[in-house]
Amino acid sequence: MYQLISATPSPYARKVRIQLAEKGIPFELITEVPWNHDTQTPLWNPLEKLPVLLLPDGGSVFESRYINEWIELKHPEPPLVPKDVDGQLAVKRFEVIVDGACDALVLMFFEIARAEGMRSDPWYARQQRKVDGALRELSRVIGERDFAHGESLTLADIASGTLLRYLTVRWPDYPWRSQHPNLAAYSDRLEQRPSFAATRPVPQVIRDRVA
Ligand SMILES: N[C@@H](CCC(=O)N[C@@H](CS)C(=O)NCC(=O)O)C(=O)O
Repeated sequence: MYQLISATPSPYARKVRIQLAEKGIPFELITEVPWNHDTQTPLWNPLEKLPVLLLPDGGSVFESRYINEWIELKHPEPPLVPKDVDGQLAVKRFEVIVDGACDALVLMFFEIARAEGMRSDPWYARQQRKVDGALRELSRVIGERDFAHGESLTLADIASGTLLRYLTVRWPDYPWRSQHPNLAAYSDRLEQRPSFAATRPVPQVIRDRVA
C-alpha cells in the first residue's frame, strides 16, 4: 500500500490526498511537521519537502505536481486530466499559477516569523503581489463555471480549491472572498465533495525556529 508523508495545513499535500481519494486509491497517511528537525522528510526527498509518496517497493516520489502526474499515469481511472493536449496544457497552467501562489504564501509566512527588525516589507509586498495576481487570474479564467476546465473535476480544480481553502485557514484576514465572490462560491462548492471535506487544512505548531 502507498504511504503519503503529509502535513495538516499543506496545500501541496492536500492536492495529493484529494487526488488519491477521488481515485479511490488506499494509502496510509503519515502526518509530519516538515519544519521540525526530527521530520523524516529528508530521508525520502533530497529537497526536504513534503508531500512524499512512499511506494511499496521502497521508492519515493516527491514534488506535488510530479506526484499528481505520476498518480495520473499509473492510475488513469477516473481521469483527472483532459484527454486532449490543449486541455492538458490548460490544466497545467492552473497548477503553475496555484503552486506559484502557494510558494509566495510560504515565503510570506516565514517573513512574518522573522525577528523584529529583520523583516523586509518590500520582499513581503512582492510576494503578496504574486498571490493577488494569481487570484485575479483564477477569478478571470474560472468566472462562474462549476469547474476550472471542462465539465468535470480535474487537477486544475484540486489545485485551485486547495489554494483557496488554505487562504481561509492560514490567512483568515486575506479579503479574497469579498474581492472575488465567484471564487468564494467555487471554493464552497468544491468543499462539499467528500474528498475535499475529508482533507480540510488544519494549522500545525512548528516547534523549531525556521527563519
Ligand atoms: N514545490 C513543492 C513545495 C512543497 C513545500 O513547500 N512543502 C512544505 C510544507 S507545506 C515543506 O515541506 N517545506 C519544508 C522546507 O521547505 O524545508 C511541492 O509542490 O511539493
